[in-house]
Parts: sequence; structure tokens; C-alpha cells
Amino acid sequence: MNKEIMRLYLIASSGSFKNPLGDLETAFKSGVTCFQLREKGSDIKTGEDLKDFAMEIKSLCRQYEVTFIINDDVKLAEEIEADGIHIGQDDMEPDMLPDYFNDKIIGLSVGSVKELEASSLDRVSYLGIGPVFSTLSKDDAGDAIGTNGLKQVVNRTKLPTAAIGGITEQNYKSCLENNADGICVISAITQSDNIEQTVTALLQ
Ligand code: TZP
Ligand code: MG
Repeated sequence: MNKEIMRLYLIASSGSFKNPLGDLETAFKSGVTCFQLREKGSDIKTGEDLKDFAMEIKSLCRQYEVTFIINDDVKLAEEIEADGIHIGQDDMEPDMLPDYFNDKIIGLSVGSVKELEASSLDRVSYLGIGPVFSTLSKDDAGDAIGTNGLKQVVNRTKLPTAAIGGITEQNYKSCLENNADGICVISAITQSDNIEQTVTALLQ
């Protein structure tokens, strides 16, 4: 997998934006390189609604050459033929994913060197590492590992890496300076008043 896909990785759910498709289009047009649909929270889409929404995002992703990843939902990822799937430490083991994903991108969350060493990485394409800084976007994210924790994991893997958790315009460079291939954000972009400006800043 091309490491450049990790450069600016956005995660959002259908409820993250006031105008989801319009705001996503702005983000993609401005230079987001990878998008993960992570349908969590109070106001979520399910069933056909979710599938239709995911198909609309897929066509936007194709238009702007953004890689499209589905969080956790194996069935949805297969149905809409997403580019890949992202799984956490508490989800299905990467080895247990159906053969369908053999030629797809498989992302895994890792929070420490210990977790990295305990993970089965044969089928894993990239790592999401964090939370680097404290975050309000994920209840069970765990303690922040800091840029030191990030560096320790990054330096022990050859896989492409994206730093995640509490990343902002102010601190993103410290993640890249510690050798992460890219940054992965939710709130920095979903809560921005000017998505184009924020994306541009995160790409400097
Ligand atoms: N996994 C680890 S931290 C996190 C996820 C999904 C949330 C990141 O959100 P934010 O708003 O960029 O801190
Ligand atoms: Mg998960």
C-alpha cells in the first residue's frame, strides 16, 4: 500500500457534519487522502440508509481519488466494495476477515509496542497509532501515548502509519516529525468552521 494514502486521513460518521456530502466534498477537494466511514454515536444511519449513504460517499471518493475505508462493518464494506476496512483491538482479528479482503486494505488500531507485538499483522496493510493526544471523540480511546509512544511504535514497524487522537493544526507536525506517515483526525475537520482552510493547514 502507498504510504501517501495516510497523509491526511479523515474519519467521520453521517452525523458529524451539518451537510455531510457537501462538507465531505469540500474536504476531499481540499486534499484529504483517505476517508473512513465510522458510523458511531447517537444519530446513526443503519441498513439501506447507511448503504445508500456509503455508496454516495464512495462515488465522491472515486471522483477525488480518496481511498475509502469502512470501520468495522465487514458486511457493509463488502456490499459497497469499499477500498478496505479498519478494525480495532477489540474487534475481529485481522486473520478472521473473509477472503474477500485479501486484495483490500486492512487497517488496525494499535496503542503501544506491546499491542503491536501481540497483533497478528500478516494481513494488515497499515496501522492507526494512538491516541497520541487526549481526545473527546472516542470514549474508550485510553490514555494518550504522546509523541514518544507514537515514535516507539512507528520505529518498530515497516507498515504505513497514521497517528490519531487529539491531532490539531497546532500539533500535527510533531506527529510527522516522529516519523508517522500521516495523521488521522475527526474533530479537527468535522468541527472546523472553514474545512478548506483546515485541510490546507494540515497539509502544510
Ligand atoms: N481512535 C483513537 S483516538 C480516536 C479514534 C477513533 C478519535 C480521534 O478523534 P479526534 O477528534 O481527532 O481526537
Ligand atoms: Mg472498532
